[in-house]
Amino acid sequence: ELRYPDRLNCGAELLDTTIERHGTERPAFVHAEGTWTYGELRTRVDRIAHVLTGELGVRPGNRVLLRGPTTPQLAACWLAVMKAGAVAVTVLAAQRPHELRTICEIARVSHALCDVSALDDLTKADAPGLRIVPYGGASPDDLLCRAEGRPERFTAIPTAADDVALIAFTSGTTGRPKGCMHFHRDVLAIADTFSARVLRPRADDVFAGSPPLGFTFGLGGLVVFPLRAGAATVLQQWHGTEELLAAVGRHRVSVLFTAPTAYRGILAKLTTEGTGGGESTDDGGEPAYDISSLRRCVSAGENLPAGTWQEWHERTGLKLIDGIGATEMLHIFISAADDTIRPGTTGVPVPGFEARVVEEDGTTPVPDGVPGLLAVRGPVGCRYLADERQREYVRGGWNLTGDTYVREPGGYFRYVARADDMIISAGYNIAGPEVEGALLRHPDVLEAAVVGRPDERRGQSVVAHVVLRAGVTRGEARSEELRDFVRAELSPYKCPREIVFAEALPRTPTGKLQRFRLRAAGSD
Ligand code: 3SK
Repeated sequence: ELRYPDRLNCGAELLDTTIERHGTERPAFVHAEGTWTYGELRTRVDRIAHVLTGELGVRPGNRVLLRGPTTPQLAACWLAVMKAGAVAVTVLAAQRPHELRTICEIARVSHALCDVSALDDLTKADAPGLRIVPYGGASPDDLLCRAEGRPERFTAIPTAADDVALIAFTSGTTGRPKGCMHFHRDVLAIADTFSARVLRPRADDVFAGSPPLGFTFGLGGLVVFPLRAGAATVLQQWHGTEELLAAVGRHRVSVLFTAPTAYRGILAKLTTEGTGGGESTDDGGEPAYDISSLRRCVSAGENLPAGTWQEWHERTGLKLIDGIGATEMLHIFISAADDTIRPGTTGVPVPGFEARVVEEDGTTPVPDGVPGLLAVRGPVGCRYLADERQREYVRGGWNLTGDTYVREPGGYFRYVARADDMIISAGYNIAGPEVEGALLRHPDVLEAAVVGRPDERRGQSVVAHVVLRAGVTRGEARSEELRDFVRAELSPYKCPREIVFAEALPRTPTGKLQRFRLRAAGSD
């Protein structure tokens, strides 16, 4: 059981306590222009905290919005907000003015720290009473310019372990954004459960990955976990898979956080252009990418098909650590690593969490092997800020994540679909991800999304939206070939009645597939 003192400041724990354990000289943040040691990072954070609590008048409990691309400066601002005892409201760079205005309204945001490159939409949001403080520019008003010359040390505000530290917004696929409140102890709990018990990072690790810091998958994986372990993290905004892959070699990245789509993208690149570790390109030249430093690779954000897991294993020798997380739960709560992995399942509850599968009523457990709603509880849970939907998400102390799962004998949890993504066709229940997994096993398929389309005779019919690999031709014959392929892999009733070829699939800014868009497109 996790035990934290009543007075706990997660920013101080991640920085000052880590420095007590590992010293000031180890690398903390790596970026395009160099490295900040832990000592340098603390000085920067503490100076920003002085500006926040001094001339900007930020008081404990004030809500401070953070907006910007992934940079060491953004992470330093987040840590300063933590140490100042204020509440960080994290948003994505992709969020538009009306969404930002709603978020500011819901969370009653008083200040916003915003990268100069992301000011436009925030200014347009015109949120009443919001004080916007830019960072990363050259003006004397810039937060980081103001911070120069401030005292090098700031004593963290002695927040309570269950003071709110973070309000993370989730828009879901539709609807009014929901703010999920997480306490100071929650921020440490994700590091002390999933990270410490499953990932098991070392102080000499170098982390990198694609999820933005405005998504708790990224905040945990790229800031909280490395800092808790005294490790280094590469903080940069990646423009595509190639840049991320090149950085793995350049910075000797050992721990990678990204989503299944990106792992498939990396595999496609490695197949065409080669890896390090002894292989060479077709023309006999140097391998294009060196990924020999990788030792832990985490996949979350979406279902990881067994085929992707296998291919990654065959290509790299590494076992992908799959996990399911949620903004409501802050981070990953079911996962497995190393020899405990059972490919095709997400894994078992992370130590400290419990999970079960229940009926539609949200409380009655179903037997092993029977699909139902995933329910989970543990040291971290959902606390929506002023939102009625809290009642639907948490029932009897269990968090209902909105996923359909099966618990297999032996306690492994196998993903079926998002609960509202089940397709019911001619009386059959069909899980889109199962059909997607079959399509992805076809060598010409890069991405697939399977949805139900209203159908007079069957209720719904199965439609697959497919992105083919570069250079593969589309057409009726290809469509038939893919349908035959699925029929050979799965029961015929699961076979898509139609295949729609696409250039790309619609995704949320956090990379989740927007099936509702495909369903809407299909009913035109
Ligand atoms: O929403 C998710 O998929 C997620 C996954 C891992 C960690 C955190 C989150 C929010």
